[in-house]
Amino acid sequence: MRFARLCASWLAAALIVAPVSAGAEDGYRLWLRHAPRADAAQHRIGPVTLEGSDSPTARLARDELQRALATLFPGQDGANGMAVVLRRIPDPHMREGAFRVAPDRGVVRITAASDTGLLYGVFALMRELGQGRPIDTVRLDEAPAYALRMLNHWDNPDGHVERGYAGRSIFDWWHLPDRVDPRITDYARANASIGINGVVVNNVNARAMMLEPRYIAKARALADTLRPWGIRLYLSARFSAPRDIGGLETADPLDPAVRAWWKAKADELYAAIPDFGGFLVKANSEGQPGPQDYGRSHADGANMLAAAIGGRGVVIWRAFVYAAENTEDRVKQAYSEFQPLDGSFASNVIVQVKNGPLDFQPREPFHPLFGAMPRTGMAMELQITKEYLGFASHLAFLAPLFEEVLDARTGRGGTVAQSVTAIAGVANTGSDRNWTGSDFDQANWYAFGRLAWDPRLPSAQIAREWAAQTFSRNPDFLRAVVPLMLNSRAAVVDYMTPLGLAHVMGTGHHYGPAPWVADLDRPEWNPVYYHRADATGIGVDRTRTGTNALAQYAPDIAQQLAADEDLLLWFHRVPWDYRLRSGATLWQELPRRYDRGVAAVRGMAATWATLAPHVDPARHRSVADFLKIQTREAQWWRDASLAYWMAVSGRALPPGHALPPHPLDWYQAQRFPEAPGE
Ligand code: GCW
Repeated sequence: MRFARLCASWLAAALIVAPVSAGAEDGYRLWLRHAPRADAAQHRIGPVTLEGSDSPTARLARDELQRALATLFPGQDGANGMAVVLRRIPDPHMREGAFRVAPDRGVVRITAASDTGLLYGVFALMRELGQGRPIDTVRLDEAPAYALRMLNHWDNPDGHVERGYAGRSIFDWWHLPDRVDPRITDYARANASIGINGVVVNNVNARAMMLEPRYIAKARALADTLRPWGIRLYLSARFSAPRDIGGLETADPLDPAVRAWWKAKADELYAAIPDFGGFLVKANSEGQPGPQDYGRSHADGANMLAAAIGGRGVVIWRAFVYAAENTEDRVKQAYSEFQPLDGSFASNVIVQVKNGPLDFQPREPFHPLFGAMPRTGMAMELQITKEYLGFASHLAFLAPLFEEVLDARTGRGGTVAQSVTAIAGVANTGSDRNWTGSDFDQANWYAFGRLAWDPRLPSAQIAREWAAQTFSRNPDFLRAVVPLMLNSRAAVVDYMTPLGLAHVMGTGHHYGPAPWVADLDRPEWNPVYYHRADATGIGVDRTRTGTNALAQYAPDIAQQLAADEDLLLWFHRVPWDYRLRSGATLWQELPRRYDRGVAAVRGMAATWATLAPHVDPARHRSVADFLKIQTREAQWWRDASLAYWMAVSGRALPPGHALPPHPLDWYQAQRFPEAPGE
């Protein structure tokens, strides 16, 4: 008896030591901390058993739950409690990944028709328990909205992460395949916990080398590590690879030798990685090679690769294109180029479109291609890493941004969410101990996964789930932190790009304000291209009298967008004295918005200061430090922007607004060659 008790408590103790390092709160454990519940003594938890499958994935699911329960409900001996039964059942109606969780005569049953379904069911139960729900009240019946829920890493083989603000790449290509960093398992586990099932491990600005045999061996080792967690590996492919590494004269997609080269390459990949997901391609975009180099279309290029992959996977072809030689309004170019190709892509091609027509701005209208290519598989690309929203140093919870675009009606039958079959997010992970550079940026990774699983989830629910699991279940804490998170992105819009402004960030690195830049080679690289401010007014006329970008939207949606004052300067060019519906003039409203943004950040910092009792000192301090940076930088954004608008408009600030402390040329002289991520 004593011996048995000893064994049980030893077991429980062993189970507390999760695969991730225990110890101080340093953010490493993300939302998977499973902090012991205050009411643990009131619950009796029984054993976890697995039926109907013994695959590595099913066993992971069982072990995961055992460990989580031991941590959430410490000190239990596992006898006479509520048992949990994981059961794989043959059910042809259950979609891949779907699961049910339900209490049933003294046991909790997690049922699924696939092993990944069991795994997702386990993580879903843990999410509920992590928020403090009693185990016998959890009832869930879920299936993922999209079959493909993927992260795109812009990680280079040398370890640099393009637009990464969380350290170096987590993929240690140099030591692969001999050494797979144990961290990759924790990474896979975190992804599985939010339903992510595909990762593109290298930058879309791809090196052809990634397709050489020595790199395929490395990718294989990664794929083997990701596989038990239900995650398939994908590679970004450089379109000119047949020339770069294949010894061919051309990469023309209609050339038989080129086609044969890609077919052989795909076969080689599938021999090494039987569940290889496929290729992601950035072609004829920002200097990357592509089919147009040979007078061929995007469809010619994508279909050639799709034929090489065949029924084994997909080709994800990005629609992020704009060209220097093209004088058409940049935000119109992707639609102009891709929409006419609707219906000409192979069935295993997915066209991946950024959420907005420009480039991951704090706020943009949704991309007009959504809903406009009904005969093409479409994916939406969101940016989790905050290239244009203050890097990792600004607290900006992105679920409201994601939700805004997912919920937008296309006017062509349904919402943006309904118009796509896959979701991709540009990852924000790196080698930093807390994975994402700042603790609150973990919430954006989490929110991305949750929305890719269910695009109808409200941002508030996602914020609450994340904060409760990551920091504290205390209701006072949640009452304060959830609104803080929910309002944070709007604050960034206010102090960086109010009223539809866009792309006014510093050149290249996109750090800080630089709306005055006008001397870059390509017109659309210059911030002035996006606001065109002068003494007479500001904004871009995208109505019929201007570039008519509005016409790329369904007529009733175009009308709504044209009337949206939060997008005023995106779609219209107006005089500084333009009167808004509130009665204020634009020149009165602009400083109000900037000031509102700065005040909101000060408010966030003040609120966070009151939350110290609920958060461990290390993480509390770290968030507070970042909020200090954000407060200073929000003020800088406001001051520099207003100094510039005053200069171009020739106007004095309306009464009630503080003058920028420096003259315009002081702001213009700031240089940050060392800013991260470029
Ligand atoms: O947002 C821009 C970035 C580039 C990026 C490009 C793209 C990977 O500034 O760094 O390149 O978009 O999405 O292809």
